[in-house]
Amino acid sequence: MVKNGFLEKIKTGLMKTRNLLNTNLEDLFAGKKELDKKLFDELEELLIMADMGPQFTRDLISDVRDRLNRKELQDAGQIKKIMHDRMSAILRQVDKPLNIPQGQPFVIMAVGVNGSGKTTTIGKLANSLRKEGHEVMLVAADTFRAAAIEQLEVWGERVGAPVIKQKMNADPAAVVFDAMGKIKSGYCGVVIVDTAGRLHTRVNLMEELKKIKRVMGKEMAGTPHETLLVLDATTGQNAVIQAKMFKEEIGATGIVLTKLDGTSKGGVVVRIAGELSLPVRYIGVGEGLDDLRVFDGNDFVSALLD
Ligand SMILES: Nc1nc2c(ncn2[C@@H]2O[C@H](COP(=O)(O)OP(=O)(O)OP(=O)(O)O)[C@@H](O)[C@H]2O)c(=O)[nH]1
Ligand SMILES: [Mg+2]
Repeated sequence: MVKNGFLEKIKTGLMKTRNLLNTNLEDLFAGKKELDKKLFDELEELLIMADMGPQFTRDLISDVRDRLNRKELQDAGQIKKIMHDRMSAILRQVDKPLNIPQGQPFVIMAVGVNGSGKTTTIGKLANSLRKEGHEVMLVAADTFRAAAIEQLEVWGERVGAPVIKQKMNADPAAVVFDAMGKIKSGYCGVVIVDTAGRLHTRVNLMEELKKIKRVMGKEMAGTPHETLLVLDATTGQNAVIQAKMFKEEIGATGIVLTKLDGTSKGGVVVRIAGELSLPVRYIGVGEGLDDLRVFDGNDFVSALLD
């Protein structure tokens, strides 16, 4: 996926968070030469609203206070620069794009709670991989939710990728077993596995995902190459809790943050980066085929603040 045009597109996508931060920061600082307590309180509220999280907010404010005590700050506008630098430093650590080799099997398993955007992300990802010349095969391992298989098939048709499937309520591990069989008999493309977001209970879901992984690993050592956790950015704090759960229980190796176009909580990326140190691979900025972007930490900060 090319990074060109990333900035403009995500600026539009991140408009709500961008407006929240920029407009309010400007209002906050407009005409204020004095860095008083009220301004600190307002700044804190703003950062919490953008879902930057308590840690980032506390650290930023104490940094600003220290600099103020050392008489390093002349006016409030400098705070924006400090914020910029701090966000960049955090996001740089998780800015590790997924490197998908050409001409050899590469298995990606998408996981995440229901409605987070797994299937849509898979469609968008398949589309950009096809454009880059990869063979792509989709695997319908969400056999639980009605119409989940059909939904994946629609994406498969749109992007020109075959879909491996069985009937609804089939064992998802068996569907994955079929897909692994294709690899064993010589398939050399990217295999993307769609999984359920909800079963009867959370424990059932986690056990099912673990079983799928076990079956994969048994069929071909080292798979899945990527366990991609799909998180809905609009859920803010909940996305952080889910990230912890899927990292610990399923061993997620990378993150996609979706729906950044519809939220003023774009700061949640900073929060997840700071608290989880899991690579952020992609961000979703819309429902269309081309609305997935490779995550770039510097561009992300620029899109929010510059
Ligand atoms: N605005 C916006 N909507 C998105 C984005 N990604 C996904 N969606 C929408 O979110 C809704 C849920 O997406 P799905 O891809 O079906 O989510 P899922 O995780 O597969 O859901 P389950 O299969 O029920 O577990 C759909 O209406 C998508 O169009 C995004 O980046 N931006
Ligand atoms: Mg789905």
